[in-house]
Amino acid sequence: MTPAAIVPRPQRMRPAVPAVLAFGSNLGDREATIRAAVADAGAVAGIRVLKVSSLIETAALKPTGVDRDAPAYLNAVATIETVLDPHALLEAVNAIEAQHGRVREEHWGDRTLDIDIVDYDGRQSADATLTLPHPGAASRVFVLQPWLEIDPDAVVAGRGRVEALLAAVGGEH
Ligand code: PH2
Ligand code: MG
Ligand code: MG
Repeated sequence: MTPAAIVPRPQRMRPAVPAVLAFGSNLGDREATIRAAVADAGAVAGIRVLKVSSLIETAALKPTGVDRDAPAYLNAVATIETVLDPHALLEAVNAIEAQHGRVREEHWGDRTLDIDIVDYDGRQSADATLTLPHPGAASRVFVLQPWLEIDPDAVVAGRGRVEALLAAVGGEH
């Protein structure tokens, strides 16, 4: 079934800015879901996908720590260019999550698809719905490693170079 087209609410004319999206899945056909979600993101009016990382598999990280009994995750990162403002971008990725059967129950619960805005043009901001950069970005191997693969000069705004952050994390996550 072809999902309904995602048409973001009208935007003021704004220049395209770089942003970074992280994709994760630990339920269903994880790889197919992530590949479809990347394609869906690229099909949104106002989003252009630039580079897509390879997939990385890691055990599920839960609020209580690594959970090896939970299904493992596949994660990937994509660099994009967008004319959407951060909240319109968030609405667009939330709509893609919903189209792929995402249900929000348990915090950090198993999910068919998670799409996080990791970076939006180096912005540092926080409100009720969106924190930039993504609060986990600087400390998650499953974000840093695929991001570094597609952008060796990547920086987590306010935190430093992805290369250095990844070296500092160590361990699987
Ligand atoms: N995402 C979470 C919670 N735990 N664990 C892995 N391995 N990968 C994720 O993407 C992930 C997670 C919340 O979004
Ligand atoms: Mg997440
Ligand atoms: Mg999320």
